Amino acid sequence: MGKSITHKIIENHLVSGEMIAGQEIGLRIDQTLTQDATGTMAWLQYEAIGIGTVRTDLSVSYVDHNTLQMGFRNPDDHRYLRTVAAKSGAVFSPAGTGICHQLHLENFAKPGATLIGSDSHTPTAGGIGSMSMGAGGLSVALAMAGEAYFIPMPKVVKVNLTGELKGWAAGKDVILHLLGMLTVKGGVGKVFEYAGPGVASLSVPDRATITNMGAELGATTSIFPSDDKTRDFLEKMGRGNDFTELIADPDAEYDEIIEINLSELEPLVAQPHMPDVVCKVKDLAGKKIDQCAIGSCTNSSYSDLKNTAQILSGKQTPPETDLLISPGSKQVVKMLAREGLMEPLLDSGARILECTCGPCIGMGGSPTSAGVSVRTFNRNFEGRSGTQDGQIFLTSAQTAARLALEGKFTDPATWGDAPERVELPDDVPSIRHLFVFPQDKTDEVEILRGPNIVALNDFDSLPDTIEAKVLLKVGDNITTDHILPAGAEITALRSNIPAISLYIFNRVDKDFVPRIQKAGKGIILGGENYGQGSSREHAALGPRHLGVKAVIVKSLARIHRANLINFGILPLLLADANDYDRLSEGSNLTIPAAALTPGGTISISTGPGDSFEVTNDLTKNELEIIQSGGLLNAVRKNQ
Ligand code: MIC
Ligand code: SF4
Repeated sequence: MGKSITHKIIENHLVSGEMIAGQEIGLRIDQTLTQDATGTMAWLQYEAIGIGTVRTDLSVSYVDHNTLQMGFRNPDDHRYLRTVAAKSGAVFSPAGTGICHQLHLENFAKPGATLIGSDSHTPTAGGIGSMSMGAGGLSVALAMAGEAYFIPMPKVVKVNLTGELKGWAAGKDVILHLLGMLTVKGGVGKVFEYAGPGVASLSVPDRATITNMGAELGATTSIFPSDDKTRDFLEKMGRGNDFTELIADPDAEYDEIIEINLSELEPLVAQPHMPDVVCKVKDLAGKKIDQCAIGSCTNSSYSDLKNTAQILSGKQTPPETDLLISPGSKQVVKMLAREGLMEPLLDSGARILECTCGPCIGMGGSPTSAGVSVRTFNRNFEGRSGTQDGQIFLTSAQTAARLALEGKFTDPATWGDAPERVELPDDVPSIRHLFVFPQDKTDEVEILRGPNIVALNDFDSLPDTIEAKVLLKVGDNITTDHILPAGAEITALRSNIPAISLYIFNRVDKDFVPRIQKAGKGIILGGENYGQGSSREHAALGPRHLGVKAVIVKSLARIHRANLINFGILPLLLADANDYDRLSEGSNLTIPAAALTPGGTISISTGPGDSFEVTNDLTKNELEIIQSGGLLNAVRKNQ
């Protein structure tokens, strides 16, 4: 029987488990990436494991999320990351060099390699056939220490592409189309593998946009074949040697098949406040736009910004519409500058920002009150932009640039000819000298910290019985942005768990923190797909620090589930979803934790004569981790 690309890569990296969907498998990890907002914790954990230099082929530490440097916290974090990378044999990418996923795609990702990153959009590298997954910082720390990465063996979905993108339709519209079809939980437990005759027509940046935003489906990852387009991309990046061909066998078997005819796609838009609330751009015609933002790891490539410059050339945005552009890397800026394409951007009235995540994670660039902002990003969760009632719409770069000129949504049929699809020039300028590559004498490096960098405290092991109240009841699709908001003020505290914990569920219920501080412990009750979105492990570490013992939900998102386990919080699943309605904030629960078995059911008492049942999907290994009080304790115990 033929094999999919996913099966081929997994088979090559399998260190434990069987390749049966849903069963736990352990994978050898070739490459890792971290970014500053999750990286300080990951590196502190790596230090706590104490193994010297990294045991991967390559580990890169990027600084791209928070570069505002308002006070000492942020620059101290960057200095810590630079010095700990030097000490540990990792590559360091200084602030402003570019967005981790764009830089990794351009400079380091390899077809056929495994990559995990402490960022949910790590699957961007799937655009060139790398099996790349988002993970919690601790999982990345362990991979850097040479440990396997454990995931449930995913199902593989073949996305069969036929036809060719036409007119204003872009790679972004492929993934928006899928999101509209499958929703933000449609990809949980699955890898989306792209195949079919339409693949050859998509450029690497388009492919990377699609795999990047596969994260919003909740997917384990997304992957494209490594073909002639990949070879061309890598050669132009000066990395022809990193190319290997990787295609699925003609008779490969898949768990599901989805058909998309690229020729039928038209410009799409995700509406507030979820990436799956998708409609056609033309359906919103007439709606005024206050802001457009082009950039983020989804759409900040040379081709996105070249098309943007072509669309804006000789024109100016209306004064009511603010246009922000954050290029994905200095390489992109160099190419634009060389071709005279910075000038039309500047002349259009656009504000050129640093090559970082910027407005995508609420680091400035917030829209006005209730302002309509059209962004080329991947997430439009409520409040994430920094403006709680901001109305965030997600589109391709071409659509956002065109709409920035109009100042309102219009029908793409009125836009005239679309700009030509961009090819990379033959002589792409390198920025490799900007990375700090590790030197031999790591012993001599001193790791520099600052007062905001607080080492993790130890966590207790799981008690036999948990008696605690439900202290918060939330609905479906709760994101990690709900649990721990982004933005400049809070993100500056990512290296300081006691301080950042005070913001847990801050935007959902301001009284949650005082309530749990008073009670000393508590339980969260949630609906479907709890913890979707960002990989930030602070959304598990913070609750754990405050005393959250268990989350009881209808279903969980993959990375957050792993983070809960890593930090010893019980992820329990309601056996009967109707019990969700019976339970409320204040319900007193007694959980017989000692009776837990992998996949088993236990009965939770809510008072004399009243109880409900919960199950779990924990493996034996995962349950032991929780019983030890978290993965660091478990690893130390086994050392
Ligand atoms: C995001 O897009 O939400 C982030 C910010 O990149 C996160 C990581 C983080 O919270 O630091 C992610 O996607 O994992
Ligand atoms: Fe950065 Fe936004 Fe991409 Fe997250 S989604 S890595 S914040 S650009």
